[in-house]
Amino acid sequence: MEAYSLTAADMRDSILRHLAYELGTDPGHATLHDWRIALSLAVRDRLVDRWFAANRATRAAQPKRVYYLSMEFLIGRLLEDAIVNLRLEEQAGTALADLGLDFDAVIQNEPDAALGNGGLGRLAACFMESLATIGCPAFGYGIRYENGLFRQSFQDGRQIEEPEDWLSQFHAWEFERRDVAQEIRFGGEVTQKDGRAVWTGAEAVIAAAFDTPIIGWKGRWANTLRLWSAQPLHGFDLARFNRGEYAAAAEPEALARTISRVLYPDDTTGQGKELRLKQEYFFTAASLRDILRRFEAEGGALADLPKKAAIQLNDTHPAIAGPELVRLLHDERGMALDEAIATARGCLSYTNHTLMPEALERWSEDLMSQLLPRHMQLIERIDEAHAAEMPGRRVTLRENGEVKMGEIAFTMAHKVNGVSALHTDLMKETVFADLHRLHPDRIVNETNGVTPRRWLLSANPRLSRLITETIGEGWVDDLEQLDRLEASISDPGFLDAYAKAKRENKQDFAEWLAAEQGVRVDPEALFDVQIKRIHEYKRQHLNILETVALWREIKANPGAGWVPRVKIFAGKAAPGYVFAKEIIHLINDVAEVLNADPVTSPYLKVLFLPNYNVSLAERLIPAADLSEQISTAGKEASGTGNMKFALNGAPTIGTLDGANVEIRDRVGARNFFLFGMTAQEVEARRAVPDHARQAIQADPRLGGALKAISQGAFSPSDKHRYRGVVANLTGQDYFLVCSDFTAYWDAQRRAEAAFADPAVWHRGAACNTARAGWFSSDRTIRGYMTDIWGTVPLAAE
Ligand code: GLG
Repeated sequence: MEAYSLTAADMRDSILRHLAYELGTDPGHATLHDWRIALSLAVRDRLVDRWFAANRATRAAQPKRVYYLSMEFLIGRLLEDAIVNLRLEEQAGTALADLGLDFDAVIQNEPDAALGNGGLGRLAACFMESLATIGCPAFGYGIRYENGLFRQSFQDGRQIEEPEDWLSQFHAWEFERRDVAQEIRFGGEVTQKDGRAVWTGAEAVIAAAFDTPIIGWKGRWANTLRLWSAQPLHGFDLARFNRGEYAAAAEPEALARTISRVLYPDDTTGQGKELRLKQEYFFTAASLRDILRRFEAEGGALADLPKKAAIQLNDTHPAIAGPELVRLLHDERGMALDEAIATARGCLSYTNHTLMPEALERWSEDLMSQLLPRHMQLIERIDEAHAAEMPGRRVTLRENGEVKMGEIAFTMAHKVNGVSALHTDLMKETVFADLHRLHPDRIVNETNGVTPRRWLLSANPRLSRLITETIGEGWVDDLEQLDRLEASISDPGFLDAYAKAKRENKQDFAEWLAAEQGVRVDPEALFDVQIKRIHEYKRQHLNILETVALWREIKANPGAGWVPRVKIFAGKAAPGYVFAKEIIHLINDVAEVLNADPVTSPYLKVLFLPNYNVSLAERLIPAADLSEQISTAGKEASGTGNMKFALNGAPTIGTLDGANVEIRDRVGARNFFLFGMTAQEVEARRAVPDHARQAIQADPRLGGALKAISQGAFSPSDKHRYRGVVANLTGQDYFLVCSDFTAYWDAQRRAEAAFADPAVWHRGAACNTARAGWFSSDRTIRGYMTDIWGTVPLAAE
């Protein structure tokens, strides 16, 4: 049965049935949580039918499959996704209303599955949804972290981290698969037997599989996200227990579980932690075994593996897949080493997400030899084989006693991709310049994208309705159809409706702010939004400096006709990243002073919303007017938030960095507030010895803002609190905050002037929506399918 031929009455019956027979609760006593689980199970029933249909089609056709290996899948809430993609909104809405429940309240009751840090993890989640929408048979493989990204709150303006325990509630979307559990070993030694290397790992854990179905648009196809959970090989030590050593008896279990206990709260600096390497090997090894098991069950000859498996490495985190696959083919299945390397390379491809040198993982050879002794040997052999392929032109995989995971991923992949045009060019010129010279056809570009189902259709129902009324529904899985809106942009009726949708979104947001955070904002003000991880290269401090400078100007001249503005920040700082945490503290301190200023606060407010996550982004982006994408050029590989804002009609104020470049090319220079140095100019500027001082001298606004901060205007109880921040900015200023300040200030004034003229503003906003259709992750996935994977879509029955 088609999911959407279901009636609201069927849906209601199904909800009640699950409430009674799964949850054992009668309607009179059910909590919101119980209703949400009952609804999830009712929706899941429909989803499972479609999932089986897709799986049957795949088993029958035995096509090449895509395997997406990622340490992070930032999937957020799943219930609404499933309802929307199965087209069950009406039935679910009516059924819940019949039961006296509010649809939104039930949806919002679901905790966010925060199994990722930021862009990299969210990209993986968008890709899973697009793969399912397109009908490309695929598996996502990752780790089922017990604790996702930490929960953030503020105490006296400082970030506090608390564990996020999303699994403490029943998770309705997963199925444990006991039949496919794998044993994963670490440590031990390598011996020789009959001319073959035999690795006997000393320590072993079980990788238990948990499957979540991922459903595509209209339920046409569904794939599986398989997450591994670490469990002990032997439950607990009964002998020790009987001796009264209770803690010791439980030790093996605790040890094993640490592997899938927490998500590392950092995606831009390498973590020199043994546990991190264990996590990486754990999920990569389990996934590769699973892939080979499936391949062998279909009876293929090993040399044909690349015809059946496209294995994508999301960043270097699963880069150990190269040596591990060689080991599985060579040591365990007897394939000749050269052939094993070539076969593995035929399957593997690697996506690079950052040029920041500190984020390209390196592991000490000592640690690698101790944890994965056979892999260390194989890395040496791969290194030699690679050198033999390219006589006289050596790029080593090891340096200064460390193994370079970026180089290993590159060497073992048949394709390597960057995530925006600029980033891919810079990859060729910088981090992988030598390898690119050796393999000029290996690097390709696949500019990131976002799924329109979640980031427009679900997140922004008002705008979606207007779009569908204007051009029909085809845009939902063919986002470039948005260009048909172009004809309506000059129609005042359309622009009015467009403006109305934005206004109502802003009103909703203002109401939510008042109710949830106790803050009042004027929905007519310019909502200026910067939401993303806190990092120096993303330059939240540039934004807050401009805010302070603006505050000073308004104070000096309150009657000058200022455009009311609300600066909204949200984002987490890695717990160990001290400077980023000081930036958070500074923004909160500035907010406290500015929001209490009777003269300026009607024109300028500052908010830092705690605990930024996918759900908050879904709420905030449709209500935004201006999208802050102000990284130092050359540092942000792509960005994907920038795409979500553009689609939802918030023009960018930004630098020529990452995908901003392509966004501006498409939406038009008039509809993008460009400022700042280019990546090349950044390099040149950095070479000027006192660039920061020069910039400060040239712009009294900047000097004044820095002075106010350093004199304690925002930290009266501790005047020197921001001495470090100010010293950084006036000294080395590596990210060139000062040098870009004046250009940023000017761009902000241009944005304000445009905003003051609603006709001009809404036209610009609508141009962003109409021209951002290319940034669908469906387009990105099609690119991977043709350029990298060589796979084609299948249809379910
Ligand atoms: C990275 C980059 C972002 C990029 C994302 C997805 O920093 O610029 O958009 O991956 O490719 N670590 C990240 O979030």
